[in-house]
Amino acid sequence: MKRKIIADSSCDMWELNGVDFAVAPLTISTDNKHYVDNQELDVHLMSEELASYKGTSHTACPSVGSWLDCYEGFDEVFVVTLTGSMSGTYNSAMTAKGIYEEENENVKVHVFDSLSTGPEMRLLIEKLKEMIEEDLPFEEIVEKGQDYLNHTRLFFALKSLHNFAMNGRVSKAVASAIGVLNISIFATASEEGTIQQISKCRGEKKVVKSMIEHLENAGYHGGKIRISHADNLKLAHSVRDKILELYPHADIIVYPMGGLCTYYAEIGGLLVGCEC
Ligand code: X90
Repeated sequence: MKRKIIADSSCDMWELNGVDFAVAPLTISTDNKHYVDNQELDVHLMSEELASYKGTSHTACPSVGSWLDCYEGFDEVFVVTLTGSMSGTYNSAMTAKGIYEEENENVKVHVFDSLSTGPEMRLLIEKLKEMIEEDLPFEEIVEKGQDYLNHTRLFFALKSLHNFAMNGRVSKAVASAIGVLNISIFATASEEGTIQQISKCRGEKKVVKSMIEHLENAGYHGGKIRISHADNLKLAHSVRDKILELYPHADIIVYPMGGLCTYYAEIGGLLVGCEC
């Protein structure tokens, strides 16, 4: 029996050792250029080009066909998508599931709506990998995976909501509240899978402080942490080091965002997923 884990590119990972794994890319577009969010994308160059681009840009979820290509040839497929409350990604993965299950007897697909993105997706993907390696039955993996999502959270700090506002994914009023030099919004993924602003932070020291406070309020006790950053290794390391000061055995990985998350989080942004 062949099993596979598939995620959309907002998970910011391209490889997963030991299991079959594939990533369905979202795209970022201007009127004259399309960026496919895969491992080959030069995220730095994309950010530079977009910063000097005068027109509007937008993003699009993976097509049904690109999900089907990933499902093809596998009996049991576990899919992890970014929040269905802000993107069509979950719906297109579900449409592909319907087609794949109808056309192939005895195949099973489960699509997890992470109601989140980035590092919280990564935590679930790693959990699914462990359960596949333990050879747990499909239904048990689905149930435990779904339950695991109730015990993970996403917190993030962004310096601008410009691209969210341009794409109508947050109100202009919320977006214009920041964009001021040195101010970040500190926010979390709500239970409904939307952006829930918690506070504004002046300066990165405040971001680190808020992050620790909110991780602990959420019930963090030294479990796994995944941190993705948009060209802000310094802030990512400050958060990591502070957590390690308090929880020396915490399993923490820091890594750069891919194209889609960088586009929305914008340069300087930080996403932190935790087990709690
Ligand atoms: O075109 C599309 O369908 C993509 C829309 C994506 C919208 C969300 C992207 C999130 C990227 C930024 C900060 C975290 C937001 C958390 C939301 C629950 C990362």
